[in-house]
Amino acid sequence: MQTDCSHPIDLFLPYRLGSLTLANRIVMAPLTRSRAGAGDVPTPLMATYYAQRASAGLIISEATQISPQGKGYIQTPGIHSTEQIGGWEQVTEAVHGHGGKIFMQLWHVGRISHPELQAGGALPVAASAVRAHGQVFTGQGMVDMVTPRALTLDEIPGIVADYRRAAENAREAGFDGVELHSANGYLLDQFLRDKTNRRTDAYGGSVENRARLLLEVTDAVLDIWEPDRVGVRLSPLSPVHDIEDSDPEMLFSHVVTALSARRLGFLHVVEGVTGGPRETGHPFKLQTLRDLFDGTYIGNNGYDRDLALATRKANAADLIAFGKLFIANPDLVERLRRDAPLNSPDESTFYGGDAQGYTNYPFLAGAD
Ligand code: 8OZ
Repeated sequence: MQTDCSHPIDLFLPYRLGSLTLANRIVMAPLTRSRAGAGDVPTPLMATYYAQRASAGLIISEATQISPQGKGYIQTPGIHSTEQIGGWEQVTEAVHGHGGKIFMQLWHVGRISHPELQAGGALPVAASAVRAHGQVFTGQGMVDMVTPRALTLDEIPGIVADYRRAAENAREAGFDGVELHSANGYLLDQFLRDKTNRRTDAYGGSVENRARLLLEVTDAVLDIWEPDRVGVRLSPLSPVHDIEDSDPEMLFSHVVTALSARRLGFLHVVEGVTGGPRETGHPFKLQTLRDLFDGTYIGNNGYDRDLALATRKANAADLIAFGKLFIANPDLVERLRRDAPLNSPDESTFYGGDAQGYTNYPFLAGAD
């Protein structure tokens, strides 16, 4: 942990993340944009989009499914086929060609899916057969989620193997590292939190048991990547996708202590309600997790320039991840540095579509 005196201006200075040197402390958050091509293969337009944003100190890719079963939205990219590896290779080459660094976010949605999106119309899988209240977007529009099927004990090694293979594929595709998506109510989070994990086997009950899948997946990914090239994203107090835990402080303190012992490169925390308020009213202070983690802490959720600078001044996070602002401002780093006006994101083009609202946001005049 970096506890030496910080200066707010260091937001724009290089930062050492293990063996990588990031150009600054600004991270492009993972952002689902649903623009993958046939076979969930990344397209040349996606390479342009990421390359435009390569002045971020670190880009974390949009959530990318590790297997066909891990998919829950149309047109999200995968990292389980040869064609997908090839598509991502174009993305990483474009980002590296523009001097950037990029990690892939590895994703399995678990129950946040629909038979419509699963091979052979299969039921989505989850820790337990507990339905999420809410809807998913399928080829038929918005539909209610269904009650998922609980993974059997003997299916779990296959899930871990899918993560290992995806991590291997991400390396082959030229990524600088990987982030495990263990936030926002998807599969790993469904195992962690007790509203969705009702298992009575070695993967349910105690916090140790509920953290087991995440830690097995982490260890599998560490077979492929050095620890400094692996990060984990958590959203301990976020209720999105109908999830909750009865004692998040106990659960996430255990999880983060175990991740810290593995010397991971970073811990990435969605602070508050994902895409919503930073304050949840819950007494658990997320700063506890930063203190428990002996590595880089990335703060995310609702940051603007002032909050990012104040956070660095207080040294309350090492790196700051921006989401929506990066959608609308490919040169966000330069705009923040100059305190220049920002383009506003157009929500109607967040998911799906073409270059409109994706690669056509203007750069500052005089910036590249
Ligand atoms: C918005 C739309 C679709 C997916 C997440 C991967 O919440 C997502 C996501 C966000 O982490």
